[in-house]
Amino acid sequence: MTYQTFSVIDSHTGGEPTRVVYDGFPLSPGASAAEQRQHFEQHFDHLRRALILEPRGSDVWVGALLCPPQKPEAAAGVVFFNNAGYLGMCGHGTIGLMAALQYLGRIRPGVHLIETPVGDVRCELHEDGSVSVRNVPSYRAFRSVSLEVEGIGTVTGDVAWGGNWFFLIGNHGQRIAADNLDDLTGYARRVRRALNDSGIRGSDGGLIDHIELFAETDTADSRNFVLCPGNAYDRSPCGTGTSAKLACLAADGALPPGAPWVQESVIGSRFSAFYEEAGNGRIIPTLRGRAFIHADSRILLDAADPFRFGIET
Ligand code: PYC
Repeated sequence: MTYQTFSVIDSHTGGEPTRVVYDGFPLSPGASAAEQRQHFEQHFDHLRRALILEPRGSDVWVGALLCPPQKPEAAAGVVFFNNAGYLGMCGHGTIGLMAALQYLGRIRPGVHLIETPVGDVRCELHEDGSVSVRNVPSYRAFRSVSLEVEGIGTVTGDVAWGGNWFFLIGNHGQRIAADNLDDLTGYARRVRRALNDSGIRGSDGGLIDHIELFAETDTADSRNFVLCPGNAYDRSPCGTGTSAKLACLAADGALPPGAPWVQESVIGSRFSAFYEEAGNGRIIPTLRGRAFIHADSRILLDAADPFRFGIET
């Protein structure tokens, strides 16, 4: 039997899983994280499917391909990917990556630089195992964008960048609760389709592939539901989504720099966050959360297995 093998560390951050692939992947030597992502996408997309889709994964997983960094002072480079394609940044995934690097004995508590395809992020591994991620500059690109959504009517939201593009909706009439996931997913999918159909994009022309709904809650500053690219929802409060939210709060003058913000997910997990001003309407968000390692394993692809590259649905 011939197997292609990959070494992986699996973790979850606030319920959202991350699969760090640290050995076995055909990396492009000397490439930056952005080039590594392009190389992955162009030549090895079948391995993304193999590592993330059923029967070895599911729509919920986010993969984190560990790459050698380019800067000598950086701890690692990373390319994030999921069932639908590739992510720019991933907050919960970076926390999972830091936990995996500690588990592998590659880092100790302290500050570490991680290179991503959309910029460097400075992460601090705290003594208690939690991780602070100082994210890429984030901003609100468009305020109060209205669009007609089939079966719903007019929906209004903000378009913001937090390392991925988000459409953030406060006034949606939905109940953000773990027993209402089908309705939330259906609503967010319709909004995403309408955004696509009407050609509404991020300010750099990027696809708005994350939809984020907010509600008030007694247990945090806000509760969210985030539909990720594909049809899975984020079990965590979504690091890049929390960054996009902070960018909108900053743009509205609703939260001063340095003030604490607690974002809760639809399943009740939490990130704490704050931001620094970065000028030009941009902010630098920092979010803090904790990942737990739950598997240290090897993924095997049997050359005879008809589903070795995943089940596409
Ligand atoms: O935490 O940034 C995040 C994220 C993006 C998609 C899933 N989680």
